[in-house]
Amino acid sequence: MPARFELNGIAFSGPTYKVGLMLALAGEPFDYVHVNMMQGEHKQPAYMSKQRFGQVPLLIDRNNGRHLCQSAAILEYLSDTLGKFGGATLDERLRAREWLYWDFDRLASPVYRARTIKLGIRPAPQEVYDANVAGGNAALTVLDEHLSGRDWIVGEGVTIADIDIYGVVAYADEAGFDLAGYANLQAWMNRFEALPGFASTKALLPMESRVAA
Ligand SMILES: N[C@@H](CCC(=O)N[C@@H](CS)C(=O)NCC(=O)O)C(=O)O
Repeated sequence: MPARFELNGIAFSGPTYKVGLMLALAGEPFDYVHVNMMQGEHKQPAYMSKQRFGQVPLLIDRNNGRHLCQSAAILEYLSDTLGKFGGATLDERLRAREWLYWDFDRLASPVYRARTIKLGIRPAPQEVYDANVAGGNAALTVLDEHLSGRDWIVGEGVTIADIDIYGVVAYADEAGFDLAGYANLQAWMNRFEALPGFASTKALLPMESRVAA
């Protein structure tokens, strides 16, 4: 029987990793479809009919034919439909959602941008890189302070806030951030990486399409 979920993405994509990570932690096998962005496959009508923004990730739920885009919205959908990582109460759910919005507003943008500059994917002047590193460090400081005395970002268990934010900080090193001064953040990352089902970016996102095991 084919896997319920089909994740379309590319190997270097943080937002794609977030979705793959959620599925892995939830114990949901998924088919992975490599989108050939070099050849502009993500801007072709066939792809855009399923992903209106012409981006990765795209998640297809074969149980109901839904096509889903925007990683944070996909995490919320998966949490709703699988009944996992949504928070123990309505208040926790609301807090988790606040962190998802905060992430894309304050953390993901500078970290992902610094990474694409550092790796030469999107070259930019040094001052642009420096500004992104400064913005990223400001957000990492907020996160590190929040994690003082806490195991997880919201409540007593893992939520989509942890998954979403891990899918950014996993790339911080590659982006040129020094995490040594963020002790609470590092301890949280270690806890997160010890979760059953956890997998690294490389393990989850191959360079080619892969059918679920
Ligand atoms: N906010 C979106 C961002 C998705 C995104 O930026 N995807 C990139 C790859 S990492 C992409 O598809 N870029 C091509 C484009 O925007 O045309 C999400 O979280 O899903």
